[in-house]
Amino acid sequence: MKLESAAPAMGLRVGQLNLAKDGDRAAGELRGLLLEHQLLVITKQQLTSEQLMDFGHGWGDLMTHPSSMAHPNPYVQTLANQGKVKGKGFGAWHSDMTWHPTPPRITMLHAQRVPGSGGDTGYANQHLAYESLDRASRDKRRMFRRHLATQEELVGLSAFHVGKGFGEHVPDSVHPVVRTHDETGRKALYVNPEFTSHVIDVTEHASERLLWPLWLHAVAEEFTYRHRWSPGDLLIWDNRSVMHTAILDYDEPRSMSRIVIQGNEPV
Ligand SMILES: O=C(O)CCC(=O)C(=O)O
Ligand SMILES: [Fe+2]
Repeated sequence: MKLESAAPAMGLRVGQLNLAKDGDRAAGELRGLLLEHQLLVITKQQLTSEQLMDFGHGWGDLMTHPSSMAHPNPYVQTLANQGKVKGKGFGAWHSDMTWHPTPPRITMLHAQRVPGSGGDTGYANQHLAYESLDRASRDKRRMFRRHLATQEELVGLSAFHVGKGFGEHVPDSVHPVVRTHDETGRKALYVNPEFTSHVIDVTEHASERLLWPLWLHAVAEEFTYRHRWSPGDLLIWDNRSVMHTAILDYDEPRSMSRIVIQGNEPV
């Protein structure tokens, strides 16, 4: 394997690896590298849905997503505009399926077809966002008289995450605003503007005043990596550590396969 840093904030580029052949053998080392780097960019892969599932099984149990239940294979979702001009739009930063009581630890996204330009995916390291919070909070207060919560102000807070957007039977969930990574012990911000509706047990005003500055801080450029896709890329990210966003600035065909690996209840 050839390894190089993807960005100062996070991410490791992995080359000279053929997962179709060596996926099982490489999985152990890749799991360690993911814990260290939060995001792996594995280039030049050609995995069928079956091969992607096989590789995923080396990381844990696969989960389904409510929007893919009708697909022939509910474990491998296809994200595609299928050549239709879908129209441009707005993505939102999120960690995957935070409305679920036990959201996926890991997501894997494998590019088949990508636009000539556009359709990048943004990633933001939520360990760095959490760890820099007190300094950022102090600076904002001193220089601009703006409020940004400190680490201490977040202790014991939980937030509500809405799943009902995907259907009546999809659960909503409450999770801590700061979660502790169950394998590394590192803390991360765990609220997002896509699925988090409000902080519970505080007024609506207090919730809004807390969340929006936190979200602005959480996706500061210093914490981010922006991935420009090539066909064959397989990205693996740790949902306990990063948020991501689809950048909907394209109207050419784009097609990705996706699997998610079962996680534990966030604490
Ligand atoms: O299509 C993308 O760029 C990202 C989509 C996404 O949010 C995901 O796969 O979880
Ligand atoms: Fe996502």
